[in-house]
Amino acid sequence: MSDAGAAETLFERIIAGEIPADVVYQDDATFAFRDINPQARVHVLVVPRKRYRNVGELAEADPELLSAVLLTARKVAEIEGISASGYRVVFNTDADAGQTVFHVHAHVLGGEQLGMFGK
Ligand code: DGP
Repeated sequence: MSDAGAAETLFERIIAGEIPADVVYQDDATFAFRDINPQARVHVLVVPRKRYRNVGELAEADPELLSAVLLTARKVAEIEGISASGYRVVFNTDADAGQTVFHVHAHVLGGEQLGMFGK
């Protein structure tokens, strides 16, 4: 189920242009912009325009939209010139993963050798 009835999140305000962001790519279904606190040389967030709380809810409700998010992640990697060198796509889900914005988003990270997962 979409989270559309819940309070507006930061990312909806960014998509609406109410909060400035460094936009990398956008289309009818998705919106990609640079993370304000980059964890790698390239760190871009990809969000579906329609809000779901996390990737599991998006996958269940709208697998086509999840696919669109992943295709935009690939597009971002192409735009940023990191397709060949490699990149990581991360979806944080809830507290222990450090999710702070409850509008599902993919982190696209790359442009350098990334460390291993974990703490
Ligand atoms: P997460 O922890 O997975 O919920 O990721 C949220 C990300 O959003 C975090 O890496 C920092 C980023 N972020 C927070 N506020 C802003 C903002 O105002 N602008 C941009 N571009 N990114 C933001």
